[in-house]
Amino acid sequence: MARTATASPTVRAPKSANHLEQLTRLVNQTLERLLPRSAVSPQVVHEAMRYCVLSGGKRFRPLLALGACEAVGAPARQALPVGCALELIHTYSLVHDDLPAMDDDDLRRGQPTCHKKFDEATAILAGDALLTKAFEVLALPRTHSDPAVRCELVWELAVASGGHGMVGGQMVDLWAEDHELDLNGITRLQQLKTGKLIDFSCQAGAVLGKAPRALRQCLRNYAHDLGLAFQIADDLLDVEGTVEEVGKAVQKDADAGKATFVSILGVERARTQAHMLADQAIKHLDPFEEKADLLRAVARYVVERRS
Ligand code: GRG
Repeated sequence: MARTATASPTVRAPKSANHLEQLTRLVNQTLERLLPRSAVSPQVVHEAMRYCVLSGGKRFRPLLALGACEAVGAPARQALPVGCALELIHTYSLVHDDLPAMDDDDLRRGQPTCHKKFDEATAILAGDALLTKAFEVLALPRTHSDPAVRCELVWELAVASGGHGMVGGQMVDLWAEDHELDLNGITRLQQLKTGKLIDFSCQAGAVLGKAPRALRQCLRNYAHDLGLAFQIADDLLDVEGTVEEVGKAVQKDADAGKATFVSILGVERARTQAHMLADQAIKHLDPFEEKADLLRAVARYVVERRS
């Protein structure tokens, strides 16, 4: 699975938690503005979209896009529209994943899932509308003045979230309910299901900042290691977290008899591996010097989080 860390990461002053909070607030305000008002007809689908997106969430993928933009020398704020597009796609995937035909969950982000609060048909349509809204946002001229940049963003997000990315990973995950996966199989599954969107989040910053190929590769390496660290941390939370902390059902993988990083490696080795991957991810950021401090803070947060 993961490559082995060879050196400890470069030590830098941590980017303040305050800065992450400020940017998260900015993402939330932008999402608020981009989403259709609940009063606009057809009200129910708009209300459901707002309910799902504005109900919390760590905004991890938008923060990666903002951080990558800053790392390549462009202002973080320039990535706000693409960060919001990412959050819209991510939220659609959670809404559909929670449906009875998939994970059949009652709780998400500490409140009833979309189909529980509304109904199944509304949840399907709200998910569809969030998915299409993401591409609308990317195509808007204010996302970037250069149409070639907008087109590249649309193209890459479509690939990352479709059959060769997140949707493909979800399909493999459903297949794995009746088939045993080994560590390589789980790694490949997670690289599609969560890794591709994390990779796009970082590449989007580089596309916006028109970064050279070498720097894009550094971000790709960072996203690779961070994506695995994120998934292992998620598996650990499923085993060790409480419903109150994570805002969703826990012990789901064990109850379903699903192989995960934790079931294969054990809790302690999985934790060590997650921290090693985060350190390794941070090491890939050395060429960006202090401009990548936001990405370093996100990497530390990923393995230290309790939700
Ligand atoms: C239904 C097309 C389709 C895809 C679903 C991403 C996904 C694929 C399902 C989510 C199921 C899940 C729990 C995956 C593990 C990793 C993950 C995406 C966790 C949730 O993401 P966070 O922690 O959530 O970023 P918040 O709520 O903070 O946004």
